[in-house]
Amino acid sequence: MERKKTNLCVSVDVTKSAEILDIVRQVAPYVCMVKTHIDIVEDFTIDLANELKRLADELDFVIFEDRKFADIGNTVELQYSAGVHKIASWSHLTNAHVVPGPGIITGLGAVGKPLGNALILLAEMSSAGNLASGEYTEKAVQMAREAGLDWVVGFIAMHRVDKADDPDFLVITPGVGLDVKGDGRGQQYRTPHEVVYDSGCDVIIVGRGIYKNKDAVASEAKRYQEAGWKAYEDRLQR
Ligand code: 5IU
Repeated sequence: MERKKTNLCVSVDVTKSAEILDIVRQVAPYVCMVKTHIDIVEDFTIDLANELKRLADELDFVIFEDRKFADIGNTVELQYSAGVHKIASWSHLTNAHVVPGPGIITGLGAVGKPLGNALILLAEMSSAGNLASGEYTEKAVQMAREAGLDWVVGFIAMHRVDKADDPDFLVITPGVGLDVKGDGRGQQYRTPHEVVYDSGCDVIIVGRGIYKNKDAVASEAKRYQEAGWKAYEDRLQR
C-alpha cells in the first residue's frame, strides 16, 4: 500500500477469463489488491489463476479470493485446497464467515498457513439488513485475536472494529461508490472519505464503480485510488 500509494482493491466481478485479465491489467497500477469471485467464471481453467498470479508478481498486488467460506473445518479445508479452483494455490488472501466457530479458522489454516497465505474474517457486511452486528461482530474480532496475526490479518467490516491495543489488523471495506448510493439489491455505498476518514477503515473495495464503464476502467481506478489515498492521508493528519 505504501509502495504504490494505494488503498484500493478492485473487485473484478465479471464472468469471462479474458475480461478479468483485461480489467486487471488496466487497474493494476492503481491497486494494492484485486478481488475475485472465481466461481462466477464461466470458462475457468487453472491458466487464469496462473496468469493472475504472474500479474500479481509483476505488477505488485495481492490476490483476494472473496470465497466467504462458511462450513465446518474439515469441509473448508477441502474447498480451499481442492476442487476445480484450488484457491489456496493462487490466492494470497481469502475470507470466512465466523458462523461455524473457530474450527473454520483452524481448518483453513491447516492449508493456508504453510503456503504463506492469510485469512480475513467477516465481522460486518455492507448489505442492508445483514445479521453481522453487535455481539456477532465482537465475537469475530475475538476469534481473530485468538487465531494470531500469522494467519488472521483482519476483517471485512464497515468501521474500525478492533481496539487500539489489538495487533495491527487490516479493515477491508466493500460498499464503496462515488456516484450512487445503492444497487437496488441491498448493496449500500459510501464514499472513500466516509469509509477511510470517518470510519477508520484501511482498504476500499470497489467493483461496478470501476469496471462497469468499459471505456473508463483505468481512469475510474485512478479516481478511486486518489480519493482513497487522500482520505487516508487526511486521516493521518487529523
Ligand atoms: N461484498 C460486498 N459486501 C460485503 C462483502 C462482500 O459488497 O459485505 I463480505 C463484495 C460483493 C462484490 C463486491 O463482489 O464486494 C462489491 O461490488 P460492488 O462495488 O460492485 O458493489
